[in-house]
Amino acid sequence: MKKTLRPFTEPIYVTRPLLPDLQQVMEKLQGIWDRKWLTNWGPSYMELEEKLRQTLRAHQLSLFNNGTIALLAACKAMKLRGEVVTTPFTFAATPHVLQWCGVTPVFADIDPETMNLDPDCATDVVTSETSGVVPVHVFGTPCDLEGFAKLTRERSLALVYDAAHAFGVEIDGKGIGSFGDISMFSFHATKTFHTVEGGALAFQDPELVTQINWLKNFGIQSEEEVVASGINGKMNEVQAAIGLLVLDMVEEARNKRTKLMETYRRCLAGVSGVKLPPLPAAGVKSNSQYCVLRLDEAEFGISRDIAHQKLKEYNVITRKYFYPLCSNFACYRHLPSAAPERLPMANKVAQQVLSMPLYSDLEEQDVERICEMLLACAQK
Ligand code: T4K
Repeated sequence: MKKTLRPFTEPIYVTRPLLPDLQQVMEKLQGIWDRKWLTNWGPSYMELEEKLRQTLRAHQLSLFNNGTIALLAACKAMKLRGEVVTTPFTFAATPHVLQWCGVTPVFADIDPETMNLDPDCATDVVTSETSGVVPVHVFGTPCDLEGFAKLTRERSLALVYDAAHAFGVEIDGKGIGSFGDISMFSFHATKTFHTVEGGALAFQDPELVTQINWLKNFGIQSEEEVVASGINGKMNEVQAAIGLLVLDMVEEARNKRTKLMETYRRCLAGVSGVKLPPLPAAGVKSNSQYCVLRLDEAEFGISRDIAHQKLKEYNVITRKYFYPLCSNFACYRHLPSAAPERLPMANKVAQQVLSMPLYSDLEEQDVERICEMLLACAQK
């Protein structure tokens, strides 16, 4: 006989932020108050920038007030114009940034396994108007780095990676931010590492440092010289101080998340109609940022939407990352590249994905219970 599953007493969200000890936060704030230096290249900012440069194994790193503004600055620094190829299977920020740069996003289809932009599909939509490619390391899974390097080299295109989900991901000991021209990381509260809101650009070319610093500070070169139409992209001292404290916790949190991910894999292994997240490829150090399942209605017995709804009855609040597809947003669906028949994989995957709760305050038994609940939804 099946045991009755009691709902959680408190909502279990898809994620919860990593919170440093409040006393330590107060000590950091005291330092900021004493110095009366709140933003614009303060000491906490400088310390965090250098520590993250090392942690992410980046040649150059530049902190920002959030990931979206960082991506905007990256696109400006690479002088993107005309058309830029990107994925429809991403958060709204990716195509929005292109649009804000005056660039037309051109959507191309995704690889059904990694859920990342497929370089062959991207190649098919490159035209004489294309100035760059913006792939996303979706859920922290690295894109086909060689495929995009080849495409952008052969066609002389800029390559800007949206690495919002990929904090701490490494390939054969190289930081994920070492690939392409520039990579953007998000440090939003929902990310493994966060600064409440925040982001960074990682890049190789030292000549970009000045350009990026101008772009995030109104284009100000000196007291009497403004040389670029920059924006305010600066991270402030409070954000940076929180980041310094969160950084000390991040490795332990990653290990915990990896264990919880293994629990999901163990509990759902072999369940018909449930596809587990792709296993990290050889040489890849994953960050276990998201646990996104794919539910095949015909095999699992219920649709993703029904599972999402029924889990709420157990107080488990999952998310449909990334549904709807960006190409189906009201602001993009008029684009020729957004036609669903041109993006069959992305449209199929978007119907199946369900992002499950994954954060370091969860316990193994919680994950076991969530899996039982998911199976109970489908009466398995
Ligand atoms: N590119 C990609 C591929 C991205 O995924 C993102 C952001 C960006 C670019 C832009 O980077 P940022 O400018 O954000 O740095 C969340 C995040 O707000 C967003 O940063 C993230 N991607 C996206 C995938 O997820 P929502 O609208 O789903 O967030 P929200 O507020 O519903 O939060 C999700 C859950 O997290 C809540 O149900 C509960 C929990 N939560 C959230 C917050 C904010 C907390 O427990 N505490 C909190 O403070 O977008």
